[in-house]
Amino acid sequence: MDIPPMHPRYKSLRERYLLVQGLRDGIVAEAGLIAHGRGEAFDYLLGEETTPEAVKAVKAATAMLLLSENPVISVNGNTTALASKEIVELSRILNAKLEVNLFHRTREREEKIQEILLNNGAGRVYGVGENASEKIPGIDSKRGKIDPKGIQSSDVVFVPLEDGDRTEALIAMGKKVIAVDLNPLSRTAQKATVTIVDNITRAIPKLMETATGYRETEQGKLSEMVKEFNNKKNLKQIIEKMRAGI
Ligand code: PTJ
Repeated sequence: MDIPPMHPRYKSLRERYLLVQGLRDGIVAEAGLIAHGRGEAFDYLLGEETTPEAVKAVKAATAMLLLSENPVISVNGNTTALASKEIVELSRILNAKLEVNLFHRTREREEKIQEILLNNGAGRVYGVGENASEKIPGIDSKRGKIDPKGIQSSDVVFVPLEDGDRTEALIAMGKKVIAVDLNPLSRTAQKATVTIVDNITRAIPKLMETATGYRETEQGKLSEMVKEFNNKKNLKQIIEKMRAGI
């Protein structure tokens, strides 16, 4: 990428570059570029900064993930292009499994994403090939394919960056869902247990920092933090901020 770091839109241009490169490398789906454009528009409305509401959601999400017995991080093409190193590091801090879950699922993309995660230090990657042998009830798309040793047996699923019917279906399976979505109006954002309305390039490092800080926090305190968090209220406040132009 030949954009100088001093360029006022450097961060945004770098993210676009990573996605275009990810598309060329067969990691990002074509629709991933469109999804990113939608995200950018919402990020603009947030002032491209992590809001206090997002920080609140990150704290509740971290507490929930630390309390979880079997947390799984669901990884798609955009997440891999934008934050593969960070997502592997987060899984290590949280002791969470990594599972490839794609809407535009092909064996080639699954394997390429698996390879990138392994190259970044992941111990094992779930949901690749025949390992995604189970289905989320009610989801007919390929996004419904899950690994019995991964998402199917999890209690908390972390879904950065997607919009669809999967969140609702996972909740119907009895799981808690943590979403990262810049669009607070999306179905995923509205249905998740905890929604972090922030760019994943900011949200993942914030989760890493918070999880490291909470490692010694006692379980009772973490449970209180989860109980006190009100996702609907938090989303309402973010939507109001966006309407008011922050
Ligand atoms: O890799 P695949 O095959 O699983 O496909 C991934 C995409 C993203 C193409 C697929 O899940 C999809 O079509 O997603 P949607 O329905 O376009 O939803 C993507 C959501 O993510 C939208 O609500 C965007 O606003 C949001 N979004 C986009 N970029 C970011 C983001 N949220 C956080 N950080 C971003 N960088």
